Amino acid sequence: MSNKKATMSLHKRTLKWTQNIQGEITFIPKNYTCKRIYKFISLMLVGLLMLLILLPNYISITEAQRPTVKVNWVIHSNPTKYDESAHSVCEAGDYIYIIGDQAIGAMWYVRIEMRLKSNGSLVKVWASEDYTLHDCVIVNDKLYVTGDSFDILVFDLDLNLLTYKKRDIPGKAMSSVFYKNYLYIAGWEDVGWYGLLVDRGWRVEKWKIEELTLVKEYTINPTEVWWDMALTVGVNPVTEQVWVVGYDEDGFRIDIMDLDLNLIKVVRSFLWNKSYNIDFDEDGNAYICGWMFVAKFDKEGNEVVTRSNSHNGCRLLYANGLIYVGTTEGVISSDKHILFIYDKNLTQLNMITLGHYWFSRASFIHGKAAFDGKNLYIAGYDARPGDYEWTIYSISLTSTEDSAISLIWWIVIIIVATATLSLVFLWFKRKHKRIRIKTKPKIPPPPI
Ligand SMILES: [Ca+2]
Ligand SMILES: [Ca+2]
Repeated sequence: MSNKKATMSLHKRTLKWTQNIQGEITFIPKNYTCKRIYKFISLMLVGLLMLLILLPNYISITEAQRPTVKVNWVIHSNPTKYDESAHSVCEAGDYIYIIGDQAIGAMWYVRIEMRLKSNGSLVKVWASEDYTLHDCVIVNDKLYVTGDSFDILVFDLDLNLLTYKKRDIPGKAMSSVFYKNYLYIAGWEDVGWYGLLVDRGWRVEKWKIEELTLVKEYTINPTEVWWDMALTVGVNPVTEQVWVVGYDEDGFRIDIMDLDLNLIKVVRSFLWNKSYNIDFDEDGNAYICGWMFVAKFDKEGNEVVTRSNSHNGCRLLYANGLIYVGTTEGVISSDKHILFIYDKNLTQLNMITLGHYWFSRASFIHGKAAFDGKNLYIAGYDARPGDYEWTIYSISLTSTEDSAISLIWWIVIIIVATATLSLVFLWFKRKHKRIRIKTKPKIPPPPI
């Protein structure tokens, strides 16, 4: 083979060439595939570095928007063949205490169940035909239960009755909350009769918890011959003010008071009348759920956001920067218990179906949920054909610590991936350099 032919053969194997209109020839290394890989790795590295920079924000948003929620267990309690429902849950140590009704015919009376948090198994029952009770708080290893006649029943945590504070008020305590040595109780009472019509007004009480002595009362009757009712009470931990939510003839109202029950302001809204739960975040914003709504108010009482829903009864709890609302939704010929998760702007982040019964009408009546920092305990009822029964859920909620661990792991993975790709990149760059040297033509290109 001649030198010219050998040179052309070498060029054809190692080089591509192009010719311009002046007849000049440009040779290009044939291993251009290496350049593509080089570009790809470079882009991957830039992408990974950008992801690493943006990751803290990205993960926090992702974790907040997709919180991990898991139903640990569901218990159905059906004490009689009649219609009965559960109201509030309180928790302490290894146990939860569920305040609810059991029935004899059309008469309801109180039933308190003590259950294990771990699996929901029944430990003890306390029942009495003398009361119906709605709400509870646990303070200093004592369970305070309130309801009919504004009576207060105090139990130890083995569910033995210690004290029975009889009041005989013609009304009902709907909600109670503990704050700094005092128990605040809100509800309604009959304040008079107009012929056959009864008139009702608000009653709010402040009790010193150790001695169980009444410190202050707040009673109002905003509308004559009208059922004015206070339905739920909470204490704003930022402003240290008592918020009582209820209604009068003009509809929804919140009475904001100081800790000694002196009225500061009345907040009005076009929300539906029935409210069930109130809770506050660390900035003093209030979240209220009620008949077909969830609403946010700032600490001054200004309405910030309202969401309308199709549900009625509900439970609301603020935890780990999120608002959890237990309620019900119609799902193929049934009403099932549902847990909605909202961010602080009440944007819905998730919805989990809790109930599993078909042909059942699930609901919540007045009462509240309990949260022990890890699990949410929530109780309502299922109206099954011909028979109602309690339904109690334990639901695990992702904590902020879990999110932090997840974030650290993601950062480690990204750093390792970036380092690996960088090594591949350096190795490939060196190899590419060698190839370029190797394929450099040693003789001038042939004339055309
Ligand atoms: Ca039943
Ligand atoms: Ca009235």
